Amino acid sequence: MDSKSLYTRAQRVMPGGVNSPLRACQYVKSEPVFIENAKGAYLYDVDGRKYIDYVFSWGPQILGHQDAAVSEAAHRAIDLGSSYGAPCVGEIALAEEISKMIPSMEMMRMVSSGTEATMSALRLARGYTGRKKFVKFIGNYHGHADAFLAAAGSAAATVPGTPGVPEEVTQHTLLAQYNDLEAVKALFDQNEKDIACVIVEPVAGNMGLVLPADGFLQGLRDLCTKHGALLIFDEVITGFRLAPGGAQERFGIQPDLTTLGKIIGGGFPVGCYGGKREIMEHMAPVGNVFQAGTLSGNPVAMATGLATLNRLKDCDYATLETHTRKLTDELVAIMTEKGQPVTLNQIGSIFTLYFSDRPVTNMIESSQCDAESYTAYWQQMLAQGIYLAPAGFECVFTSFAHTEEDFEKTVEAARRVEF
Ligand code: KE4
Repeated sequence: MDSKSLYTRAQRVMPGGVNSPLRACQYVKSEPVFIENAKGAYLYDVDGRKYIDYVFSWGPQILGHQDAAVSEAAHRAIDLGSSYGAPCVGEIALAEEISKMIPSMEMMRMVSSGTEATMSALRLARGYTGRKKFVKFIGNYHGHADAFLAAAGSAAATVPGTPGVPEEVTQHTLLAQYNDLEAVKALFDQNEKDIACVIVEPVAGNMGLVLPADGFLQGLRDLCTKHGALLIFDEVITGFRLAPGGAQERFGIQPDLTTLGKIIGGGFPVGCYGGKREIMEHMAPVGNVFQAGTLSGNPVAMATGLATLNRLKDCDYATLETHTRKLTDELVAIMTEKGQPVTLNQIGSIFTLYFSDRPVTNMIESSQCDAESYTAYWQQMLAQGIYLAPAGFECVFTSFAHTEEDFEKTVEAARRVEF
């Protein structure tokens, strides 16, 4: 069956024919292609078309699809069983490796998604401090747990309102614009000892890519320390992406808790939250803050996660950033030649080309960008075999699997786009 027929069939049994709203490509007014397989930097759809991938499962596949070491680890692990529901060595090995790469994570708990990681970290912060309120930033997306669905980014930003989320839950969610440190100071002044934590994407990836302004992260660190609140870095995107030690390595800021997902599982479902031992030991069964999960610490996912991190330790992040910057310089030059206003936000192997002639430093500015132009760009790039995120509030990811030729083909395709 071709993608069109599969999509019709899928819509009969799944809302929108998808298991996650972004995949429905509604933002870009298109129907999704169904992927048959993926290898390296490439996706192959059921109609035999090949694409250069820049979504990489929304971030996890930084090594490229079917990385040999990761695939070998999966095959080896599955031959020993798929899930035990009991402790296994792989859980220890992955946790020890994460703690080496992200030293602020002295102790941690594996879960099965980024959503589970952030919702658990929030519960822990509330249980540890005895406080109810918390601060999040407009346009940051921390998964779909109720408390976070206030002014959330990513696909949540394209869905009006939050039906099913009682205001009794989100009344404790305090909001500020990203990069607005004064607003956070005011929230602390107004709610002195009621704020359990500040959760932030240290580099925001769910309103498109938005970088922290100079002093923003350090300011959050200082405010949390001053007011006895926990600083949570949601590194589900940035973890192992910006550096082996994530954004906290790159920016030199130590949070109290960190949440991880995506890359940590090497394409398998893994999330993780962790931080200071003294805080984590409030989690059951040692402490009394409860969280549990049937498939947490799944042995196959632990094996692929560890294989991924071991491979990343030998990868050259600086060169990947240089190659990515060369690609973005050429893409911006082409847009400019075409008279298409464009603002580039980039760091490491992540970037967003905003169709705007102004800086983008928060969700207000991101929302003002030209969605129609993005849609035209996305559709024409896909038709030429370039697979970009089907939504303006996402990022472009490069990988250690992309070649110079892949980037050249991408630039050539962009040159042919007409607005
Ligand atoms: P998951 O529950 O989707 O594994 O992770 C939630 C999450 C938490 N924190 C951050 C910073 C995230 O970016 C995410 C998930 N990201 C989106 C795309 N930006 C996942 C893709 C999707 O929703 O289909």
